[in-house]
Amino acid sequence: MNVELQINNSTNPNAQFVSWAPSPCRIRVTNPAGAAGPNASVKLSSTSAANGGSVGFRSGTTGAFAPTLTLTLPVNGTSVSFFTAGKFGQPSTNEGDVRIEARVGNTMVGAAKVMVRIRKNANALMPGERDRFVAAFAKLNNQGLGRYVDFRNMHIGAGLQQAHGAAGFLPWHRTYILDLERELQAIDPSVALPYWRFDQAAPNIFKPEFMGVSDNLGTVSFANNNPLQFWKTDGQPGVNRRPLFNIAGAPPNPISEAATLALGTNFSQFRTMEGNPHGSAHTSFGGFISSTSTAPRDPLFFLLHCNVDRLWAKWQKKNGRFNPAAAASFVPNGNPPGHNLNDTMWPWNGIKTPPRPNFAPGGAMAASPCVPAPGPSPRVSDCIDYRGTVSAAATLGFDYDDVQFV
Ligand SMILES: [Cu+2]
Repeated sequence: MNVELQINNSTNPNAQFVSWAPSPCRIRVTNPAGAAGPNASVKLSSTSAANGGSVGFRSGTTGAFAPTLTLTLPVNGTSVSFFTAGKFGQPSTNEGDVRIEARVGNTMVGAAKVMVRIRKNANALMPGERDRFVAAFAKLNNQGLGRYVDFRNMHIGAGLQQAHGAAGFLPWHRTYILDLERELQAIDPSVALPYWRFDQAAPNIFKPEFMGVSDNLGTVSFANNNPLQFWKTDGQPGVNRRPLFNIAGAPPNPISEAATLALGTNFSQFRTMEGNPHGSAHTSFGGFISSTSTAPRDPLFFLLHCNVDRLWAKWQKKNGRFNPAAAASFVPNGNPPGHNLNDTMWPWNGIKTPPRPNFAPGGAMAASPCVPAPGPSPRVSDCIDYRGTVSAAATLGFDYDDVQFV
């Protein structure tokens, strides 16, 4: 007998990625030879490589995940659904480092390799994770000739009002970094965007092998095997970044994570984090990253924003703010265009007429092989329930290493 496992209800190898949120899966008998009757009892379990991830299973949409699950499969090939999810605290480090196995008795009848792909603290990445991220990022930019130029041009001129200074700041940047992450994953599906915890010392980030080391003038140098050495934006080679703090420690001005999470239990209070810690983290440097209109010229910008998004995720989790319809989850109306709950977001909506900017770089939001959301033209409301806590269909397919699902 043989069975087929479909992770995220897909046979696409690029869909074999899970997070802490439940992934819908299917299993079906593809070859009934040797079956004893109309149904077969199949047991799911998993094995992990060294430093590999770990997953659990459940049969329905509710309940706890367990290390094994026994399912009754019709041998006529009808699919049976189940769910899998990464086990919190045990993310993967490599693609396919978890193997889901299906057994009848002791006989393996099918298997699928998956990755528990999770956004991690950049300071604590394994060298392989770091190198794959850096390589994918350099390739996306392709010395200024690649698709990355769109991400640079989204964060410029009249576009800046679509993304800053109002309630849509957090949802817009959640979409922006997810769009970028999906483009990196199209290059290397094992990559997840790492975050820079700017309230903690993160010396490993400011190393030649990773985001590079700044000299007194702010010129950043990279190791000679780091492909970011060829970085180029706006026709100019290199990165200018001048830390105004000792990189062995944390910048002193951004408020701590605990203080950020204590800004208030309503979104209208929490969103003041756009100023501090977000703005304060940017201005912990001179150079590209210190100014809104040049920040995307420094790849560190995305590690900074990944942490901004993580802080929002942590706040959402702490206060139960995943329901877009709940008043405390957002400031639904009365905001500038693009910042209201039901507004589509520029530039993914492609609108180039007032009150939107007269340009819209990059086209539609990148699709994911793993999840259908948020679709090509996301609304602000699509960014709030990011792992389907309220509605499973809203799951955006990313998670943070220290933000538990339940
Ligand atoms: Cu921004």
